[in-house]
Amino acid sequence: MRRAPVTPAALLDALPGHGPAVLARAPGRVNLIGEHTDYNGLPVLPIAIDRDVWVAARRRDDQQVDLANVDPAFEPRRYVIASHVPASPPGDWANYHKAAAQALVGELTRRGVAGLPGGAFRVAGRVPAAAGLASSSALLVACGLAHLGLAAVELSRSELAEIFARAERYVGTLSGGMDQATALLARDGEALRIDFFPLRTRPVPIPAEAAFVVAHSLERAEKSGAARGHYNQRVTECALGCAVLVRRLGIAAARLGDLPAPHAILADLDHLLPEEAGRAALPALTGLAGDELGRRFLPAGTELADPDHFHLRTRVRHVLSEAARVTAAEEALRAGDLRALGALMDASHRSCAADYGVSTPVLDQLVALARAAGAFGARLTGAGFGGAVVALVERGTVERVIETLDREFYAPRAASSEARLVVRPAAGASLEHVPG
Ligand code: NG1
Repeated sequence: MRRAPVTPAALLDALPGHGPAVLARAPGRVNLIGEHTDYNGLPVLPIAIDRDVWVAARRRDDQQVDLANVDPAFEPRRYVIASHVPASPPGDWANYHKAAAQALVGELTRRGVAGLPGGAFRVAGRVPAAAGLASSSALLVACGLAHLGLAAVELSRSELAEIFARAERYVGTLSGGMDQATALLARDGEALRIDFFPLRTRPVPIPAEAAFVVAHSLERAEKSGAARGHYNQRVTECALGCAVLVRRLGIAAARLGDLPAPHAILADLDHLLPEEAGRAALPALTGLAGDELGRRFLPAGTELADPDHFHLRTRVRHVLSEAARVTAAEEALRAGDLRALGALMDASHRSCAADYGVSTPVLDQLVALARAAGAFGARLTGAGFGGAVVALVERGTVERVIETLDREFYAPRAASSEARLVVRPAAGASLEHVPG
C-alpha cells in the first residue's frame, strides 16, 4: 500500500517540545550530462528535481541530536555533537546528519562563532534512494540547512555547497561537488552549469517542449555498499592518469580539469597513456616514489575495488570527451536544439559504458527502450553501477515512452509505477523559520 505523503506541517507537529522551529527542504537531482567530471574539476549540467527531502527541527538545550524519519525503514538515532563524531556503520542514514553536523562544527569554530546546538530533527524523504538521484546529498543538505537555522547562522549558498561537498566524504566516498551544489543553487525551470575549483554556476534555460523521464533499473546503486569501491576506483584512476600526463608532458596540473589543450591530449591519448597499469608500474610512470604515491593517490582507509590494477587511458578519454560534451550540451540547450542535446546524451552513455565501465546491461536496455520509443536521447544518470537512466523527451512523446517502458520492462518484473518518474526542473533548497 502507498503511504500518504507527509506534509511539512505534520513534520513540524511531530517535533517534541515547544517554541520556534525551522523547516528545511532540499531536492534530489538528475544530471543531464557531465558524468564523473565533477571530481576532476570539469563541468556538469544537472537539474534539481521536484522530489525533495524535508526536515523539521527544534533546538534542544544540550548537545544531543535526536533524529527520526517518517519512513520506518530508517530507525530513530541519537548522538552527541562534537568536532569528531564517530560514524555509524556504513549505510546507516544517521551518517548523513553526522556528516553535515561535523562539517558545520568545524566551519563555525574556524569562524569563531558559538558552537552548534543540539536539536530534534524529523525527516521525510521523497527522493528515491540508491537511484543516482542524489538522495543522500538532499538528506545531508536539508539536515545541514536545518541545523544552521537552529544555530541562527547564515552562510552563502556557494559556501555551503563547498562545505557540504567536503562533508559528504565523511561516508567514505571520494565524491565531487555536483549534488550539493545542485541542491543548493538550482533555479526553477532551469538547468545549472556547474564548474568546480572554485565553484561557479550559471543557469541554462530549458525549452518548454522538453520533458525528462527517469527510469530506475531496479538495481540499487548503493554507495555505502559495493558501488563505493568502484566509484573510488574511478576517482583514483583519473588522478593517476593525470599524474602520468603531468610527467609525460612536463606540465603542472592537480587534476584533469587543469590540463592545457585537452583536445590535443585527447587526440594523442594512445601515445600518452597506457591502457592499464599495475601498482608496481606506477613509480616509473609518474616519476613519484612509492611513499609519495601512496600518500597522494592511495591513502590507507580508502576503499578501492582493485587497489593493484588501474585503467588509465579509457578513464581519461571518457572524462575529457565528456567535458567537451557538457559545453556542447549547454550550447544545444541555449539554442533550443533538443535533437542535438539528445545525440550528446547518447554519446555520453556510450562513453560511460565503454570507457568508464559504469553502465550495466539493464541500464543499456533502458536507454535502448527509451530511444526506440522516441526519446531524443537517453543515458545513465549519476554514478552508475545500477540506479537510473534519464531520457530527454518531447512533451507529446512522454506517454509513449512511459507505455513502452511499462510494457517492455516494468510489467514483466511486476515493478511499482514509482520506478519511473516524469521529473521537472525545480528550485534549490529552502529554509523557513517557524515562530513558536
Ligand atoms: P550519485 O549518483 O548521486 O551517487 C555521484 C557523486 C557525484 C558525481 C556522480 C557522477 C556523491 C555524493 N555524488 O553521484 O559527485 O561524481 O556520482 O557524475 O558521491
